[in-house]
Amino acid sequence: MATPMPSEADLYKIFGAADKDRSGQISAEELQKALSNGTWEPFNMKLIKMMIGMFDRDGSQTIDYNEFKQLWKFINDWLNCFRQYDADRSGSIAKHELNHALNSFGYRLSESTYHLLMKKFGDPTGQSIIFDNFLLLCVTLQGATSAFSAFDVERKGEIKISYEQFLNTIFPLVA
Ligand SMILES: [Ca+2]
Ligand SMILES: [Ca+2]
Repeated sequence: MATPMPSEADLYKIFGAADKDRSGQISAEELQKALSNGTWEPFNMKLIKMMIGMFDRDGSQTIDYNEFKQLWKFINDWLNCFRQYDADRSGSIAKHELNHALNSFGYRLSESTYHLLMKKFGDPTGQSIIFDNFLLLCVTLQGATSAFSAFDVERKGEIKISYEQFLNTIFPLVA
């Protein structure tokens, strides 16, 4: 069921097809056109920019072939994960499927938090989440969790921080 990573030759072809202007670099716009979330809607640009930030090792704001290989593996792994939790193969995951996924990642969240996540990352009805928004949710949640853990040194699940520490923590996550 899981989609294997393409061969080196195929990966190079995918990179070449995405690099529309033949610059040897994939820009945010080129990456957005190359990726599909299974709907007619464009792939989430906020996620694209976040992923470029994660894999752009040389700070060029674009993705070269070596960076692309890592990026593709990241997307492929998450796509396989998404499909695993999309039990009814609808191309989106429902609230109970999200619950199942996040539980297996070790998150213990209340019903009201799931409601908030569905409202923020789900479709307009808050009933289901497509792939790119699921990935954005997971990356954002990971970022928030590691920011929290940095303060929660005693692993109490509670932190006390100043106003400015709070701002410095949330802005990288929300901006
Ligand atoms: Ca290019
Ligand atoms: Ca780069």
